[in-house]
Amino acid sequence: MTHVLETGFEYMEANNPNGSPKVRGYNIINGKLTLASDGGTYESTNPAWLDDCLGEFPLSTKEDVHEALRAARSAFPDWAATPAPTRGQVIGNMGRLLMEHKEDLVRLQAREIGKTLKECGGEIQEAIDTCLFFQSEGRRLYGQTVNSELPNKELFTYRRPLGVCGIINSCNFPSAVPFWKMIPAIMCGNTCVWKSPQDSPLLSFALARVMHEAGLPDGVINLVHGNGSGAGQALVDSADLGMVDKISFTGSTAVGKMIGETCGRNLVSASLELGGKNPLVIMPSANMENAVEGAYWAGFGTAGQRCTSLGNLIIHEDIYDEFVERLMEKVKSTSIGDSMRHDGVLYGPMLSERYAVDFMKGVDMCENSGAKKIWGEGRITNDNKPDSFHGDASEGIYIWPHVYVDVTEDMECFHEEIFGPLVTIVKARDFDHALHLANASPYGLSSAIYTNDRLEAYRYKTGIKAGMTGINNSTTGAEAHLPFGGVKGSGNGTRESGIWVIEAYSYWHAVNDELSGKLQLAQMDVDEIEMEEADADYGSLA
Ligand code: UN1
Repeated sequence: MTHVLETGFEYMEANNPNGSPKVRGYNIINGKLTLASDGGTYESTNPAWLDDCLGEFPLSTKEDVHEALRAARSAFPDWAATPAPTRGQVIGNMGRLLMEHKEDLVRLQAREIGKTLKECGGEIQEAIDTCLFFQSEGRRLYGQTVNSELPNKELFTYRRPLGVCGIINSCNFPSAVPFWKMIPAIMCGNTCVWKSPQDSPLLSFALARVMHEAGLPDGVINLVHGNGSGAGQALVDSADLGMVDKISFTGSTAVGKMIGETCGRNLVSASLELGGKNPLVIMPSANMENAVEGAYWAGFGTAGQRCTSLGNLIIHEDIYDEFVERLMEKVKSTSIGDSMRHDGVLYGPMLSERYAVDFMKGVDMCENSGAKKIWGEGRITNDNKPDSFHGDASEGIYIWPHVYVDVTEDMECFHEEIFGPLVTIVKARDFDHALHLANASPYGLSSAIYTNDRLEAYRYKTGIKAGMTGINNSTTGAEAHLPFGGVKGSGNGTRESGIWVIEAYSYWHAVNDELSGKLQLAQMDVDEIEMEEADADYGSLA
């Protein structure tokens, strides 16, 4: 078996229309390139240009996942014993390598998932920011010294790693999100098995290779490709077998609940970052131009394929007509296409065909709910395309921007996340009604309000039940050093990013050191200080 750093990329015969190469992709287990144990493979294709095949990847089996878990288990003791500042150095090297290869990785990511070059640039930057943040966190990873209630005794707390972490992320943020998870995981001394997203295996492979180039010891991060029902399920089920100590998952609420159940019955730690139906409220005092721009970006940037994308746009009735009119001007002129071939597009294709199929179910849901469509015609084809679509629509998986109005709280489409370029608009009578509507969905991930009334902004941020809130900003665009995550149906309360994520990848170890040379019993051998009896009239002092 070849070590990942002993060789470059292995190219296969390809007849891609853009002349781009096709790669033989591998799992990376204990630093070695491996194929699926049963020889199964699948292809990764460019959703903006389906004839462009990026490569062939192992469709990993349960056995492959178990092998990766065993590799992570045997690498754990040495990695956990490596000083945290040294672990931080490796992470810093990863950040520097990402900077060096940023442009290439941005193009690779755009090619594999169709996200615009600009957004891919932002995302690789988020991965870099995460590395740079956690490089120095390796020099902290503080514990505490705590005073004992007994003399000649010391108390301490230490952060300890959990062990082997199973990492499952979605392909909409295929570089930032796995870095959000694995960088703090390894900084704390854990080892990982990374089930790469089915639709972004080449990028995952390139990123895992960069991690090894940075000086990561073999077995600390093991990469397995495959699908959710195969490799993903095997990774989660390994909790039943005692092979994993943590599962970190970003994806749908339905899958997250199943993972939470498996982890729960095994007392395995779970970080679950799930769906959102993120509300954005527009109040009459808002700066209209700014608010229109924010709502438009939140709804249609990334083709609406962020967990933080706008769901319900809640507009105060006094400005409703004006706002919708101004928003629709933008929506109708949305520039869509492959950003690798056309400049200035707002969004590209859906991440893959599966996402388009699911999205169209969301459109049906809006129709069946009785919401009124004011824009959007489903899939973009050469016979059915908006004016500012660029290129040949038959080449990729493109979707119109969709807007539904007259949405009310009793409709299913008010409550359910629709992952893609679709916004449901709700009219609010006043601030209290708007806040009520913003809280009425089963999710609580991101949220936002546009207002220039400081009291409204205050009441919104204190009254909303969500993990994240933007004031005069869109629902998306969290920074890499603030806690990211949700409440209600959006997760189990764990957080990614910043210092807060450390809680998710370490446990607190309390140590007491008895120096007195005798057994002193806590609570029982503690000196009791009695209060003195003394008379004084404190009331006479004032
Ligand atoms: C996601 O969609 O899973 O805040 C992550 C944002 C990005 C991360 C989104 N920084 O929109």
